[in-house]
Amino acid sequence: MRTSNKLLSCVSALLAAGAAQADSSDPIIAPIHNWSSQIVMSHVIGKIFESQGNHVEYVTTDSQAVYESVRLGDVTFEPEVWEGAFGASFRAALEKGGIEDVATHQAVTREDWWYPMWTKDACPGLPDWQALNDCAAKFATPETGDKGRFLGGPVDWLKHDAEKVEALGMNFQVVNAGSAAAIWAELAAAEKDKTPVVVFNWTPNFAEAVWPGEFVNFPEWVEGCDTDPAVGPVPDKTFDCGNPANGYLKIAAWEGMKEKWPTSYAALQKVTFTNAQIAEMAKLVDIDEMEPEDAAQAWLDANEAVWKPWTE
Ligand code: TMO
Repeated sequence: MRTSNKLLSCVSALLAAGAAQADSSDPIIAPIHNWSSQIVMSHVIGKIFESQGNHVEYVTTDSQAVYESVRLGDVTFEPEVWEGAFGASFRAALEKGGIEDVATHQAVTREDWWYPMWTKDACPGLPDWQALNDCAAKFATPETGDKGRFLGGPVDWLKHDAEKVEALGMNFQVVNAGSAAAIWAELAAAEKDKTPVVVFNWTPNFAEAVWPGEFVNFPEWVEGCDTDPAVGPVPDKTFDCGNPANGYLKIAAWEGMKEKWPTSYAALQKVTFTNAQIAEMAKLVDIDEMEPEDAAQAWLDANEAVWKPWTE
């Protein structure tokens, strides 16, 4: 049953691709995480590989553990390596070997504490982090007592927000959202009566088109701030800094990909998306409410001139 289904999907992929020859009969394994642009982009790139005659399977994986999986060849590539959230896991995997830094997107990224613009009415010194801290009481909730509430991302994004609060002596309590959708729901609810809120957000993302806002300015990120207490303004603390304000967005792949799927590896080396393209991928799901796979197909249909040359 499984074999014949596979055979059928293989035949239809071949037909769709004008009988392009697969590099291997084994599927390329694409990872799916818990934010929309990554899910859509994984399908966009997967469909590009299918247009080349290859087969693609999707696995839902932890966004940190995936670097070990790619290193071991259990997952073939990672389309969105965000410097702020995943730089440390990526660097650790690179040091062990088996994973490659294949390409860097044109997009410049930032991931950090963020507030919608109406929050500035309650806390006019923003975006300075000390001004935010002076306003902590404005963000207090029954859940956080007299401390301000910061809604962080899901725990697997490892943002070290609690360490940051501790290192900088902030009067805030970190609450982790169960999903990205919980962050958007909180913003939509706060918008009704313009309640001041501070949440984890990132760019590129759809949210910037919906809620104008700003990132909080923490002490500037410097290499080693997360590992060496001596680095950063507080001498005996790690995480006494913000995330990179001009972070990279990279593509990683298993080292064996180039031999096993050379045609798709060559395409992957050319893949590069801009901030606007990535925000659009997220928007198709988070605003237009499309299924990620349909969003990916819609994106490919509308942008053939962008991606077709990568396959030539
Ligand atoms: C990992 N993320 C892009 C959601 O910050």
